[in-house]
Amino acid sequence: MKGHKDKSGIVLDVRNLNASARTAVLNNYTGESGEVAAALPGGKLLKWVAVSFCLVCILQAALNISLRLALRTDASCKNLTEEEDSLKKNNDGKHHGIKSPPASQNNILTRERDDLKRKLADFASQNNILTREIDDLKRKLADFVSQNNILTRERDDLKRKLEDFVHYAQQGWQYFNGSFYYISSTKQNWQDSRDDCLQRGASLAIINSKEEQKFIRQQQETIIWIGLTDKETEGVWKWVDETPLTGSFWYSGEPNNYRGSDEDCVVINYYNDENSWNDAVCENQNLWLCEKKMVI
Ligand code: MAN
Ligand code: CA
Repeated sequence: MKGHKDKSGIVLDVRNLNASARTAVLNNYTGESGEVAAALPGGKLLKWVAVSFCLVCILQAALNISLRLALRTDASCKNLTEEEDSLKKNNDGKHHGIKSPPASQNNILTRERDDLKRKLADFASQNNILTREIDDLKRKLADFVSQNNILTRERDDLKRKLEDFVHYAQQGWQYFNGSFYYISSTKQNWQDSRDDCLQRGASLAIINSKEEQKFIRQQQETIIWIGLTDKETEGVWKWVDETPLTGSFWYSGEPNNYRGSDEDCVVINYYNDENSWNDAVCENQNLWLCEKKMVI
């Protein structure tokens, strides 16, 4: 190439210059590589035009980029606003429950709620009634249990009495007005007679009434010991159950501690008479009369 570039890269053609001009140019504008730089006034203008053109191009490019960015930002903002509105709506829906139901749906729900309230009140009322009934039944059951216990005890008592009846009747005892009576077939002193009755679950006879006195006399055929004594204190007569003597059936002249003897035990001696008792010496040998009280 015949042209020369200056430091800015502008190429100058020096072929058509005359010799002096070419020399001047080459002397004054030759670069390090020997190329000729733009040394003419027209070249300077061209350089400026080129530079300006480049600047314009750069500005244009920058403007384009800015506009594009601006448009994109505007679109993005629009999208974002729409998304925000959408999110707000959704958010409101979440905060206040799913969409507000229509009025008819609301009425149905209100009726159902009221129905459930009434049913709950009915259940509560019914529950109270049942609770009272349960309490009543519990009380009745407790009464029945108590009554049952009483009846069971009474039944057991009657069973025992029946067994006793059978037992004493089978042993030859005679029943009269709440007691069984037994007259021995052998003779003993008063204390041994008393002990024998105790072993039979009974005691020597204790006479409390005319009727009893009469019944006993009708049973006996000879003298018998009864359960009366003044062994503890002379003259103070007591029954074997520790009760004091109230009514008595002494024979005429008795008790007499006959001729100074120590007569501390009582026999029915004169059994043909109502007043038939006699005090006798306790070591005498006699039949004896046991009595077993048995109130039905
Ligand atoms: C006997 C005994 C006495 C009684 C007299 C009555 O001697 O039975 O206890 O008092 O007869 O005569
Ligand atoms: Ca006597």
